[in-house]
Amino acid sequence: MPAKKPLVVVTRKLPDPIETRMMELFEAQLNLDDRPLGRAELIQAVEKADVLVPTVTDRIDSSVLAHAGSNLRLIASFGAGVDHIDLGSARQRGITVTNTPGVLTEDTADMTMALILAVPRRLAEGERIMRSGKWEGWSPTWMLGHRIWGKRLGIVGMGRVGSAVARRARGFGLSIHYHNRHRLPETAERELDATYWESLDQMLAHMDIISVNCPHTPATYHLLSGRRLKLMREEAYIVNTSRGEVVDENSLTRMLERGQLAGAGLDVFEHEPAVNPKLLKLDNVVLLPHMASATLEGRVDMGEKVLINIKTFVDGHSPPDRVIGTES
Ligand code: 8YV
Repeated sequence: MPAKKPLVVVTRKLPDPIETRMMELFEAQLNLDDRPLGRAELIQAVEKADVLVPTVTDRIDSSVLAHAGSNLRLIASFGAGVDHIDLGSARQRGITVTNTPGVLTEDTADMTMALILAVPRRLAEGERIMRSGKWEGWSPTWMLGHRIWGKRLGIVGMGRVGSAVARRARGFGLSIHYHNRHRLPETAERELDATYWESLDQMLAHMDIISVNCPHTPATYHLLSGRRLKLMREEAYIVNTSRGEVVDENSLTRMLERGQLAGAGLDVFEHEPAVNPKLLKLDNVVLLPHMASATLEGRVDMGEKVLINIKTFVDGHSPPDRVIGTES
């Protein structure tokens, strides 16, 4: 008799080819209308699932995990960041957690670069003027932004995405600086032509543009605090495609309102999907709805990683993208 297929509960709608394969391989409970699950529904999901496939919009905290049935052995998250999952609780309960690293890198770096260009060059403002029908024609002194070429870019978090941003940014004539928990090997620094700053404070004080590319962990929560943001030059810009929680959004908003920073490009927010309403009123910010990794190709690659992680795990092997957990 064939072994019973594991019950895989998927919390959001995934690309069609991924859902089809999910149903072929496992007993899959899908979310075809893509309505985010409420807390009670999440609890029901962890009570019955053998494998849970959540996304960044599901808060899998210790109180949700307290309801996990003994059969829940794997959380195969659809996404690179795992800050929506209480990893300590999962570890205590012997639940393995996997993510989907690597396949979002280039898309996220592209969008970071798009924001690095869009904010100083006032791209969104120009577009809004066109749509408002208020364009009165060219003028030599109107809509002047600031040059990118020759400026200093400070990357906070030189992991996969940070390095991919550095490679692109060099092509735009930016000099590359970075702060990271660990200094990169000399060969990597040479390849990226990147200057290491041991002191984040010092780096912030000397850059024209800051790009936030580190994950959100307890150690990076408000890493860019009000105090640190104040170290930045008034002419500087900040771009964040990582997690809203890394930057103190209220302090940032206040500084942008007061002209203590030149502008910001934000794809992520501290209390998603809520956005500080004061940000919406500012012309010197470009706001995106957490879409830096949103390509069809990327989502399919992420889904394939989820499938491989689950299949490897249920076949009794260590899944390739294990964040925590023992082998099954
Ligand atoms: C994903 C992300 O879209 O993977 C991440 O960490 O932030 C996003 O770009 C999202 O997590 C999908 O769950």
